[in-house]
Amino acid sequence: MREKRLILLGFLVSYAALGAGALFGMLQVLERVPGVKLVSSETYYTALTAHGVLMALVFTTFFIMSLATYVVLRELGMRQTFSPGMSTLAYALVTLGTLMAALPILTGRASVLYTFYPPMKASPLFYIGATVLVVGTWVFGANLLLTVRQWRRSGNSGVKLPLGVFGVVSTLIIWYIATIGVAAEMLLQLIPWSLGLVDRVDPLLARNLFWYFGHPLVYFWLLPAYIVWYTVLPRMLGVRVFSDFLARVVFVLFILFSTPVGYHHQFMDPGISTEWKFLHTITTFAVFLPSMITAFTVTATMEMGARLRGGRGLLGWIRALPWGDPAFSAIALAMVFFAFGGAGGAVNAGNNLNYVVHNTAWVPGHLHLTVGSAVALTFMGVSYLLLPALTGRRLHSRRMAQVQVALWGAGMLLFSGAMHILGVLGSPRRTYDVTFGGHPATQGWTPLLVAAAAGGVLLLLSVLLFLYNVGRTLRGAPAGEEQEAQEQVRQPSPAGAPGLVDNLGLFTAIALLLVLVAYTLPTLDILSLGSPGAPPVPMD
Ligand code: HAS
Repeated sequence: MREKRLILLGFLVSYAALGAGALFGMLQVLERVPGVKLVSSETYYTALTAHGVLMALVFTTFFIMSLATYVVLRELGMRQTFSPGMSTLAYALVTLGTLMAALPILTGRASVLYTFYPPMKASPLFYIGATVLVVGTWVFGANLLLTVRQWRRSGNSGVKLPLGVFGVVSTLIIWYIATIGVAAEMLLQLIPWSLGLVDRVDPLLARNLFWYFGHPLVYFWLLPAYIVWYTVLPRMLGVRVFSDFLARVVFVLFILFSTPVGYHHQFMDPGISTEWKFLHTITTFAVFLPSMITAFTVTATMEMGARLRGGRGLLGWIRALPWGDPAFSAIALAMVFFAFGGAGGAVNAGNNLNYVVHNTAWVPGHLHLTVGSAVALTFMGVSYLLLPALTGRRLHSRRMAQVQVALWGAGMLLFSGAMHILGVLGSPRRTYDVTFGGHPATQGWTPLLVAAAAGGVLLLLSVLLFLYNVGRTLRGAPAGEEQEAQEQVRQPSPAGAPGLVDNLGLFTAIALLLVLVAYTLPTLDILSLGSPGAPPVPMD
């Protein structure tokens, strides 16, 4: 595989972001403990922005780019993408964008958090850098789609896409639809405003455009994890996926319902009518469905694998799963956490329950079970297979990897559990002093805040162990197991002609239609309010 080096480099950059992000993350949890104030409030918001951007945008994007390229090349049996030059350009643009955005963040000129809501105003370099990053992902996506087209034209026109590639193409379709929103926000609002070309900005319109992008963004993170669950996991267990057809239905449902749901992040926002919020609640529960299907099908796949290995009984088969394999245990634990994250998501999505949890510690509790575990832990788990495959070197220590997974499990249980409870008690998110200056009502929170901090420390230790293992693997002994590891990340799909479910063009058209229905009128409503716009709150 000619682009191996680039793919590996992408993974390494993502790990570097994970390490730096984890350090900033630990600072957050320590700051929440009463009596502990390590940094000023300004530095707290700078560090919180760095944590969110590094974890949610940089770690994920680089990892997903490399994973998607790897999956496409492996499953299509190709040596290189359509244009290795485009591939290099894509990585270069994403790196350049990251550096451009990182500079103002780290120098305290863009402490606007990863959601960059105006009227908090950052340096123009931050917005331009983020835009360059997105353009880089467009180039990357175009190159992969052209690669798939090239494969089709070389004698595969009447053949189903392999499931992993089907997942990658679905992810890209979601990404292209989603990024229309953030591109509009950047180009029409934030960049001209930050450059001083206009004085004021409409915060509601910006939030509207941001969440048009922000929710499908979570599926841009999740779907690569699903690709692993649907293609790598069965291979590890020596079985076929429970249902290739249902897996494709899942990806299609995500294409249809990932975007027209953004108002579930804006239930508390004025200026959007209850009817539109209600519609987005319905579509949110529609996008819940593919994950429910996944919960049943991945469990069924695991049960098939376990029974083949001699597992017996109603639940006794669970013991027969390959728990000694750190890649498996990471992925399985990621799924268990996601089951709880999903249940919390249903709470968030209920309009009335959202009033209780919105802007509280519950929300970071939720997002660390979803992107922070379902996704991040799956990425770490599959790295234990991919690194040997890409480097031809044996994983430095499986035992260390197992301890790393266990530490993540314990850390996340403490951190996320405590944050969920704190949220219900009313502890705010994104707040320098969560005790409101020592208000008596917050005094009972101390044990929970300490538990969350202890969880944060364990999570940092887990990341450090992961990075150490990666580093030692890169310089470690050559493996004779390379071939085996490579095979594990390849799941051949059943052959056959494409059916209706494979018609991704049709589903993309329906998805665009749904987006128009869900967003046109409420956006026109917002514009018709004739907001004078808000003056900036400079964060630089
Ligand atoms: Fe969410 C806020 C609703 C899924 C990420 N979400 C966030 C934020 C982030 C985020 C980052 O409705 C914070 C944004 C911010 O900064 O303000 N979310 C949902 C719903 C779902 C959901 C309904 N979220 C995700 C995923 C994310 C993610 C996925 C990242 C990857 N979320 C919300 C809402 C808010 C929100 C509101 C706004 C809150 C507010 O007020 O601010 C659903 O899609 C979830 C469906 C999931 C399931 C679980 C399926 C389980 C599976 C595993 C099964 C396997 C097992 C293993 C059990 C139905 C597939 C068995 C194991 C053996 C060993 C046998």
